[in-house]
Amino acid sequence: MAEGGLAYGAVEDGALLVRDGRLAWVGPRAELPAHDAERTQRLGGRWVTPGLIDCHTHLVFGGNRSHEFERRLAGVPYEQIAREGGGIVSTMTATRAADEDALVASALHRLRGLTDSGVTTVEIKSGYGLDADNELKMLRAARRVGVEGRVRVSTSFLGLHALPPEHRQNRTAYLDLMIDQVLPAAHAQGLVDMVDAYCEPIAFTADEIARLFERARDLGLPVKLHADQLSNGGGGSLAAAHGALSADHVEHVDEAGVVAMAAAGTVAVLLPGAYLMLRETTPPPIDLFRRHGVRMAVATDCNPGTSPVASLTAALNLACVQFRLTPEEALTGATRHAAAALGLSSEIGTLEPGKVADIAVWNVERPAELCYWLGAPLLHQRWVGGYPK
Ligand code: DI6
Ligand code: FE
Repeated sequence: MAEGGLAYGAVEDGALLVRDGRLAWVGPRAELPAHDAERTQRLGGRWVTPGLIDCHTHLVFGGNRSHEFERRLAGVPYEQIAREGGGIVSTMTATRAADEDALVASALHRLRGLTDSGVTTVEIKSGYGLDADNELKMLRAARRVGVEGRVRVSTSFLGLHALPPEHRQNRTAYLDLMIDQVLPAAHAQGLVDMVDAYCEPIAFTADEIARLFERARDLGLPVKLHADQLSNGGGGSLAAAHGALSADHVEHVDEAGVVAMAAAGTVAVLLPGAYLMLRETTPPPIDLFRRHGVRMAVATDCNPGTSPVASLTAALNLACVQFRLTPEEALTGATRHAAAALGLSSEIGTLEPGKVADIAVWNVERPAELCYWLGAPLLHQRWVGGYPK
């Protein structure tokens, strides 16, 4: 609730002034100050929101895993497929085989689903290359998606996503490679905005990730974490201890972890597409997040294994239906709190003077419709940096 007591902080019969790509004024049309706008665009009484922010995706990858989808439907668990050399490693093989242009092309194709659902900023992780050349290739492809896809992109280095087969006998050498060489090289090339890791028994331990996060701190990079998705591994507390922007998934985080996240200001990023696809039965502790004041974001986790979801409004629906978020919480989770999960609160996420003019214009009668429909086309127009895209 905000101005005028309307839910969603809504302004009825509002207007926006845009100058140099940023919002110069936002408020009721009746109070619009005198201005010398070169261009006026009427939005026909439609609802306007901040451009949506998908703050957790693996949009760049080779191939797909529909064959594993079929096996999982037949009852084989995700962890078993991963242990047998499928899962992330099968996408690694396809990603290494694809050249950079092919990675950009397939990511741009999936990006259309996101932008058609109102997305103006997307986070993209590496983590399917798992060696120096291929991690760098993925990050370069992610940067190109931002330029060629008319969307803002934030990148996360996810070298600690899975142990590649060539390092199965030598874990330490892999950690040395990623932490001491690949991350600093990617950072030096301007390819990294944040550092992420996958904290699970099938992936990396808290101690290994702590070493990565110390390097990130030395490089001045913010961190985030895939935490407590399949089991409670203390991921929420680990993320908080390192001042992480976000801890993502968090189905199994315990109350101590939630308290630590609240104290550190770590955002809980909810990924209801992965929850659906894995037929999980333990939802994240929404009431604990509410009680302790942990901000909740919602994202697609778009990835070929556990969340082939390419619509952020679909993820909002799933967060409401599966996790019982209110539509207002879900929408805040794809705007204001998603911006916080990327460390971009001063630039995007709300319609306030000074922020960049990234907006979504919708063909809906009430904002709750953005969470109510599952797969319906709702977007009228998307603006990035003050321009319709
Ligand atoms: N995000 C991830 O990185 C892992 N699960 C998730 O939700 C694994 C993704 C994959 O299987 O490719
Ligand atoms: Fe993920």
